[in-house]
Amino acid sequence: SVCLHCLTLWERTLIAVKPDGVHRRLVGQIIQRFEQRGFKLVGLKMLKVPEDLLTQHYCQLRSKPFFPRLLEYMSSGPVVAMVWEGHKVVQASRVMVGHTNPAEAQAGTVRGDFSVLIIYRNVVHASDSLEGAQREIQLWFTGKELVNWDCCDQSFTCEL
Ligand code: IDP
Repeated sequence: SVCLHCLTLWERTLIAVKPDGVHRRLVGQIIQRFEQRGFKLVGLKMLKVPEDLLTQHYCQLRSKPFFPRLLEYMSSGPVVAMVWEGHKVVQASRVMVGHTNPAEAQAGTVRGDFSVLIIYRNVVHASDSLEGAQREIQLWFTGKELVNWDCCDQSFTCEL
């Protein structure tokens, strides 16, 4: 959608707290980071992810040797899926989430602050591009589950 204040197009991205993040009670801290950065929550749900959704979500990784373990990991508990909206939210979220491999993730990132050495258990998912975000949001959420609303602080969090 468009910012009513500065008329810039807002991006949307899919952020998902993975099963290890939910089991480790990190959901609140992860939401807090996106709120305090100034992004707007437009969708939120908790689910045990069906296998067909997982295979579609990770279709580019289907041929990887770690794919079966990735599916097993992503099915090891519920996931909290969210859609966040804001200026350049796709790239900003990737930076906030940090390197795929927690061992290489910088301190200050979600993965760098909360995860250990096992590459696939990295707490959180963030879409990697605008096109990827659009594809993933359509996979994970119906149109009705996304909420269009104007946040009262938008004159402070937009460009003008
Ligand atoms: P991303 O989640 O940082 O975008 P992708 O390459 O899209 O990274 O990989 C998706 C997920 O698959 C990762 O978040 C991680 O959980 C898992 N994964 C990626 N690479 C490996 C690997 O080399 N070994 C085991 N798991 C991996």
